[in-house]
Amino acid sequence: MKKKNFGQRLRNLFSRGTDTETFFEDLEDILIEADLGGQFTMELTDRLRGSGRFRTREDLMAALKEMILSEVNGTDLALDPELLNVVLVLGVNGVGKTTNLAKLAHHFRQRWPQAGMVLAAGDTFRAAAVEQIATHAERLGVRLVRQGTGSDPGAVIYDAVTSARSRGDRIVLADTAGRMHNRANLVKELEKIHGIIRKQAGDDVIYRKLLVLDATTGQNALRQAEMFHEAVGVDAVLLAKYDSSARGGILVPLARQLGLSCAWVGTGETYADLEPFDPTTYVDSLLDM
Ligand SMILES: Nc1nc2c(ncn2[C@@H]2O[C@H](COP(=O)(O)OP(=O)(O)O)[C@@H](O)[C@H]2O)c(=O)[nH]1
Ligand SMILES: [Mg+2]
Repeated sequence: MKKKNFGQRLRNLFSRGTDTETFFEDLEDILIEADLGGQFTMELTDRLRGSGRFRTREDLMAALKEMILSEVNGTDLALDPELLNVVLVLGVNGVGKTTNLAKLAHHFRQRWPQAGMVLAAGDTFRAAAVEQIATHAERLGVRLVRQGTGSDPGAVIYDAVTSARSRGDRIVLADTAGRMHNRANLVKELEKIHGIIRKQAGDDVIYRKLLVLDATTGQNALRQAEMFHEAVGVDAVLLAKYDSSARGGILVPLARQLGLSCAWVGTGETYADLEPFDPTTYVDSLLDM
């Protein structure tokens, strides 16, 4: 899918002139549709309304860029290949957890070739999910801990961490299902997994919860983040499918309302399509500058 162009829409707005009555309303619509959030949108347009210096498209783009940059922060999972690192990959069904977990495995293996790694097939909900991560593990040549479909994901992840410890592996990447019969079940399941890892993880373990969000889902992503953050606490966000969306503005309300920062951006379906989050690159891409 081709990226729908947020920057283009802004430019079109300008070609109609900035002194029309509907200019600010149209601008607000465009910003809201890019998922930047109502509050941010109002503040931005208020600021531009009050600014006598605002005349050209460049003024607006610069103000927009500056304001978004002042909102979003990059973060790093801050893993340490000298220690045992456990990354729990969270997110609702279909956002891109398993695919991006495989990309992370690929990335960490290149970055720390000496650090042993194991994947945990923590999505035990369907047979296809276990097979999917097994295929990645095989392709990447990374060890996988798995059990049968329907088994306890906490037990799978427990086994993975225990075996990593005994082998001296440094990285555990744990997949999860993100799909349950209802929200209460999902939260309960996550709390259980979280508890199991915490119990196992002493001072010598770096434990991170990485939330995968689908950039194309807009405000839903914000609600998902709220749920996961409330349930187990999220350390960083991986924004998946940013290649196929003009709606990546969601990072602004995520930062504002939940204090969450982005660590990674998924930009496609191959192992190489994963980039460490960089605020300037992100904003330039969002605004198509
Ligand atoms: N274009 C694009 N597709 C992605 C990206 N990440 C994942 N996908 C696709 O999204 C779909 C769901 O991914 P999957 O990893 O199975 O999601 P999960 O249910 O959260 O584990 C698959 O078809 C992936 O290839 C991305 O960054 N860009
Ligand atoms: Mg999956």
